[in-house]
Amino acid sequence: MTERTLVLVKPDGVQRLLVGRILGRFEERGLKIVGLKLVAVDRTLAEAHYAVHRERPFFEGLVSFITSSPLVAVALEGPNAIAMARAMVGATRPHEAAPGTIRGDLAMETAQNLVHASDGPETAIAELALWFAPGEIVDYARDVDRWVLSPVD
Ligand code: FUP
Repeated sequence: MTERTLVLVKPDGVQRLLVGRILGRFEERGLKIVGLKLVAVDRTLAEAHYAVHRERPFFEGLVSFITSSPLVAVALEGPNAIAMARAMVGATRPHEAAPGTIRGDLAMETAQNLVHASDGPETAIAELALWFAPGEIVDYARDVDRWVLSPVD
């Protein structure tokens, strides 16, 4: 089933010059970029994004980290895009993230684990609406898809 999901290359990814490499992994896999922007996150957006963690002891640290420097928000589309992006990102705690995943290859600490990816269909819809205005998600055809996607869909 074709899905859309939100991925964030968080401030540590931007500061470590990893934006291109991280986005490249998703792009090379075949996921389609349908929205992309650099965002200087304010406290309101940070609190909305991490609302589920509001009562956790690490909440304040999360908000201050994600507002500390710009991040890159990307909307990705493809068959099973939500589970695919999660699998490519790897476990939350980098020492548990499998080699070959973004965190398993490039991250050391949970507090600076480089990427966020929506964790389910409802979250993906809510997070895409939070990070992108309707006109910022773009529908377009990709010629390469005849070599990437199943011809019988
Ligand atoms: P994930 O879905 O893998 O990004 O992880 P969560 O949504 O559970 O956590 C969101 C962010 O909170 C993580 F990226 C890092 C931070 N976090 C901590 O700092 N400590 C924790 O114990 C759990 C999460």
